Amino acid sequence: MKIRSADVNVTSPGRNFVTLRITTDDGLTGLGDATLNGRELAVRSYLADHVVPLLTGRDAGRIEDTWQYLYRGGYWRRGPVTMAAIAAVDTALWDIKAKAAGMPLYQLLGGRSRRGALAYGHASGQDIPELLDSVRAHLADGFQAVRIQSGVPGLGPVYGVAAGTGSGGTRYDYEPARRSADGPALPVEETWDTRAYLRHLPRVFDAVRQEFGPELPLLHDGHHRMTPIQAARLGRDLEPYDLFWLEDATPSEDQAAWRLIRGHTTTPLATGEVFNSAYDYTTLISERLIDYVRSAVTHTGGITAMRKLLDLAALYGIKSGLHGPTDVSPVGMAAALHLDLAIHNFGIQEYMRHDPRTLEVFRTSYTFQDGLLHPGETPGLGVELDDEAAARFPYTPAYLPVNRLRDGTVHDW
Ligand code: KDG
Ligand code: MG
Repeated sequence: MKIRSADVNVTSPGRNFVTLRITTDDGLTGLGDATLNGRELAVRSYLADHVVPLLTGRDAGRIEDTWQYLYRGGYWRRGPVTMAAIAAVDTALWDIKAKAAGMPLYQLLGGRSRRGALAYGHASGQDIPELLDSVRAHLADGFQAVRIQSGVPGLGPVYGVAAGTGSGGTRYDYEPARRSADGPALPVEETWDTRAYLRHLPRVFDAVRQEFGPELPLLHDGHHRMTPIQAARLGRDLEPYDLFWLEDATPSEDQAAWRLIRGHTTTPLATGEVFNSAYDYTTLISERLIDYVRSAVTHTGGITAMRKLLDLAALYGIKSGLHGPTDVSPVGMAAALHLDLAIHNFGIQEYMRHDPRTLEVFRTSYTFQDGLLHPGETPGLGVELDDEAAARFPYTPAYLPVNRLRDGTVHDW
């Protein structure tokens, strides 16, 4: 079975997505997600100009060989653009292989290890009453684990807090990328104050535990904003509230910094959504400095590379918590779900529900029931791209916000 063609689709049904479709000479098609939030056209060009021309005529069944050909053969290895492009090819080839076998992909990854993947949703509020409403709404929707993000007194909009999530507000999740359709195509600038946040967050968790009791798994994303010693303090201050995890407590590329955090707190730690290679994790995993691997299949070289990364983590007792924001397309989400079902060291799966327009373009077979996600039994990944629907939503420039401290200094967002 040879690759006959490959094409790159860019569409914007509520937000931008980049999708690779590979077609074989016997008419099978496979999809791969290559969406890189705010840098979509760079990946489109990498794929269309430099990868698609290399694919035609290759054996579609040689997934490992194609991965190595693109990674080593490109000479310039790693980086989010390269690894998103390789991920898209890899995922599309796994989709094709599973369709050819007539099996859902998880069967080729070893079969299921569980009934479904425990998912966490994004509860948020500008203030504590609104957050409590949002947690209630998530529980009513069936979530059995929730991430808690809150506004900070004295600050304007901050990461992770959806506009109007409270009662009567929209039920859809937070979407940080500002589209040119909603205003100038420039990043929104937000203001940040870490000390105000550190004072406020334990109060937030206290209120949530008082309202919902000790059982509900609660998560929080620090979104790279703290210094290591600030993160250590927050982890310690949150210990009474028994978090499932504290995510991205400090900028993760400084792997050694996590030694300091780990040395001060027993709050479980997760990181890796901005990583794109297992090499980004070598200190974190080998020294057991984290508890959960947070990468996306989409940004980390696809199913082939993610499986290796998760197997490495398993050797050290570290579990998965794969990235599942709305900027991972339903194709990338399905890829994560097949892995979630198959691996032994599954931890939890992030589930930010996509906008209904996104689900008009991407027809999915995955299900969410009783708090668990399941990839479905359709052969392959179980996602198809509706080209006509996609064409109704042309690419719209969009950027993530930029953060500044009160004095104007640029800070991690
Ligand atoms: O594109 C950036 C988002 O994917 C990121 O801000 C979401 O931190 C995130 C999360 O944990 O989902
Ligand atoms: Mg995050």
